[in-house]
Amino acid sequence: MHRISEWSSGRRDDRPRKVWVGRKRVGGELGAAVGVMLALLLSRTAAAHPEYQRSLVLNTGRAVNCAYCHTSADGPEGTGLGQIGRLSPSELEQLGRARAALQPGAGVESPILNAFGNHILNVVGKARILELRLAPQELAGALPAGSDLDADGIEDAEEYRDGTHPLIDSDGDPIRLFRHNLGRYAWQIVLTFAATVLGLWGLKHLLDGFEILARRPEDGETTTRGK
Ligand SMILES: [Ca+2]
Ligand SMILES: [Ca+2]
Repeated sequence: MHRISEWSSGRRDDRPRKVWVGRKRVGGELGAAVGVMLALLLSRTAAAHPEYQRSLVLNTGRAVNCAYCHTSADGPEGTGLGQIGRLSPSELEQLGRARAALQPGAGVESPILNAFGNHILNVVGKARILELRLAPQELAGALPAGSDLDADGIEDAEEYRDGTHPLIDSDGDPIRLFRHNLGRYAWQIVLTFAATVLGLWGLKHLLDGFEILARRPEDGETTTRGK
């Protein structure tokens, strides 16, 4: 820093003053750069947890992307819809509050998370989410029993274990979805079946009626010939 100041001034009599100014300026720039790098690092650490996605893919073999917990399938970093670069000032404040929700029950709503991501944040808390990055599969055990966000009959924790989506009611174990939907739409199925049977019965009798009508002239002709 001393040399930089000497080269920039070209004078040696005012060296102490220039040395001090140069050190301050370079130190300030360096500090700002370090600050930006630190902020970016912290931002990435706080915003994205790819460990969970990797664990889901590895343990379930399913093609799970960031949309499992985030608004954007490409994750929170970027300028696309639902990504940090596109957030409004009020949404950035919302994001800040969500990131500060270290304990469960904060009742926050992060604009970069979907309903499942926000559900995890509010029932588990940010601190536990950060801890579980070392054992992402254990997140299922931290989710509350009985919670079924998409109401497809499969609890969120089970969907997480299976790698199916907790917000898509058509995504889940096929047999369990079939049973659930069978029970859910039982009356509709019974009524549809009854309507189909009655419709076929009515159609058959209608066709029978047409057939009888079609035969009548022939019967008349036969009777005439017989006379
Ligand atoms: Ca479900
Ligand atoms: Ca589902």
